[in-house]
Amino acid sequence: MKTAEVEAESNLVEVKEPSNRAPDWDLSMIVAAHPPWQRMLSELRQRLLAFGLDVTAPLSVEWYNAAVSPALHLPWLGRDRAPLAILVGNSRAIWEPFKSAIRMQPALLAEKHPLDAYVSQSVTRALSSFHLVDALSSTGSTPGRNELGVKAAVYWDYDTRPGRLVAMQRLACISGVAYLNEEAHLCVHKQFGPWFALRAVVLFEVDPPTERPEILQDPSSSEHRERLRMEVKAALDQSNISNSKEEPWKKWLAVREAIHPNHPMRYSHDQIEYHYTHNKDILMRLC
Ligand code: B12
Repeated sequence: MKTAEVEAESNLVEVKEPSNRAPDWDLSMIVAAHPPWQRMLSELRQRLLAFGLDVTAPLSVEWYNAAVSPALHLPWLGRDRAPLAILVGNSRAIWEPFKSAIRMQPALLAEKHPLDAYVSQSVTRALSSFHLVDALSSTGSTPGRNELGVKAAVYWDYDTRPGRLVAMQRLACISGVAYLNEEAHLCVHKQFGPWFALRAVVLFEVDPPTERPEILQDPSSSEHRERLRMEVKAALDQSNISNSKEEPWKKWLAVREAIHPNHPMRYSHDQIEYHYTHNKDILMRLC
């Protein structure tokens, strides 16, 4: 069982009154009308959007754990029932806020992986406005709970240490936001196609949704799958040839393109190049 949990200090959820509501409306009725997971999701979603983290989806840790090997299990946060998990990811929307963050905080460029550092900082900030202050770091999270007694924990996509690795692609499929293209090893989002990244999963000690979302199926034809298989083979072969003339990442890019050619939500040229090469010169040139 994993133990990372998060300290929080006051109410997690701020409920805003809709403007068209009668002034004597009982607020507790509104609060009661929405289960805590829905309020948690909508608050977090709203905060993350400002950072360009525009993919969020709720699920039960139980659903994920049932689909992966025990080494990849997420914790129940000491509960006797599975907690809520919220998947966090991004489409091309992260690029502009990320570039602005670098301009405001050039120190991000000193990080080994500036984008990972930006995501960790952003998720941590979003959660700290839930008063989950000092809760999270880029290497994990420290234990704690808020004054409502709600515990939380965050797992990052890039943390592959035993006990911290999350099979993010499996989790994304189970949450119903994407299907997994088994040939390309890439998740394909309902709206963003293959042009999205999986960044983190946040666990909250509240009951998750009870209704399982539909698991999306790969709609591609067998010919298309065969073509993809060949693209992946080319990428793998090229990665193994040290004197290859072409940069290997371009073959991986070809795999992504082949899933859905000319997808309207494709990353920009600079975003693509940075994602595949992690070359900081690209960021310095842009910011
Ligand atoms: C380790 C890793 C890799 C390894 C894969 C080794 C391996 N055998 O798993 C390597 C370094 C090769 C790799 C490459 C890339 N990766 Co990667 N990788 C991961 C990471 C950090 C963990 C994967 C993992 O171990 N999962 C646990 C296992 C048990 O889960 P699983 O569901 O059973 O297996 C899945 C993956 O392991 C992967 N996979 C499994 N075997 C192989 C073999 C090869 C050759 C590749 C490429 C992938 C792969 O696909 C499986 C599902 O089909 C994830 C983030 C995460 N935490 O999930 C990102 C992740 C899967 N990678 C991602 C991407 C985009 C890439 C690259 C395109 C990036 C690049 N720089 O070129 C490349 C190429 C992949 C491609 N198909 O185009 C994205 C996928 C996004 C999406 N839309 O699905 C993720 C989710 C990271 C992110 N921030 O979004 N990756």
